[in-house]
Amino acid sequence: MTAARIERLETIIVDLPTIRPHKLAMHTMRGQTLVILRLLCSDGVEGIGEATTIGGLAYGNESPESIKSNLDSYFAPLLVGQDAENINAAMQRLDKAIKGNTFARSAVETALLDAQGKRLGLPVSELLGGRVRDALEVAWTLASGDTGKDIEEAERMLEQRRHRIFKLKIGANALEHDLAHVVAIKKALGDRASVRVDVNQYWSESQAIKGCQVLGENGIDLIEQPISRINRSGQVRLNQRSPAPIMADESIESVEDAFSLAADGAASIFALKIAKNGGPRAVLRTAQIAQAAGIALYGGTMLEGAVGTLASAHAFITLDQLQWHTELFGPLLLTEEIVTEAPVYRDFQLHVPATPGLGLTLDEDRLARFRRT
Ligand code: MUC
Ligand code: MG
Repeated sequence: MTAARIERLETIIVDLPTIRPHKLAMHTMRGQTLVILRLLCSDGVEGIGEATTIGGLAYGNESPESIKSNLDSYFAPLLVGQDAENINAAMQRLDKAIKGNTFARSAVETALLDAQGKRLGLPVSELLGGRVRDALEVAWTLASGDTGKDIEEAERMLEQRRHRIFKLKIGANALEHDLAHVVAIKKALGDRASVRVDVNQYWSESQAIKGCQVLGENGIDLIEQPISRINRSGQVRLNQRSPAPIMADESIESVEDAFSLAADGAASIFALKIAKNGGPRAVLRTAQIAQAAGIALYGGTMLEGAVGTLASAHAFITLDQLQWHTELFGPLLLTEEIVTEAPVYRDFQLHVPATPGLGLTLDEDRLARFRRT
């Protein structure tokens, strides 16, 4: 029997509405744009992948448009005709010819895994060595920009048993204003919830010294990326003095970044994101670096839709320890789905399908409705 070959790659930009504006330090999202990859193989099997970022070029080095263009112009010619069943060989071929572009790379690795899983009748988690759990606890981000609204939203989530971990996006306002906002939310929720913040690199080191102190003293459990990824020595100093643990997010743009952060002692928690490492297998390499260095793990998101979210989840459920749980809530921020069965969220957890591949089917009508033409 000859191995299945990769026949064609199709990339689709999809623009979806969100339930409310999502206010981050660098950008307010009023919708979300996904890049969906369909990888068609000679045996008739199709693998699906997703490469999604936040706010065009506001967050990372790749935009939806550049991801699509690079997949079409550079990735596809390298992949067409290659063995679809040898994921190592296909990804190594890309490694030799393409620098960076971890978002696009992640979509390809995901689609290859999905196709191979469907072919072999195995969930992606089993291709990654086997799941050690079936569900993941999921945090929710409070980012309406209004303290009262955020508290109401958190109360609703607790009542519905959907989330009991909340991440607050801060950094856009004056320091005192942001600190008061976070402390008020923590006071209202008390021990019923874990409250964390994400500054998205917006503090200077001097602001962070004060911010981390106040937040740590007020029961905030975790501080994500307080200062610029470029200020490595500042991150090391903060990691030593902050009373609340520091998590690296933007600092990790590759598996190699994870290694150097670990070597420098620049964070005690890593946010794992498939898009920023180059796929579900690549993110597990970062997880292994963290584990070897005694760094705790958190399952991060680029606010992907169902495809990217489940691709992340299949990787994360293979991990022995995920001490800080996950934020795989992307699909819950969208008002529309482009898959036939939406991911299942229940009892504070995302339940990961055990059907072949990612366990998803694209809904052709919805895809046609929301694709950018
Ligand atoms: C980030 O920086 O972590 C994840 C959740 C959210 O609300 O924004 C993202 C990006
Ligand atoms: Mg972050």
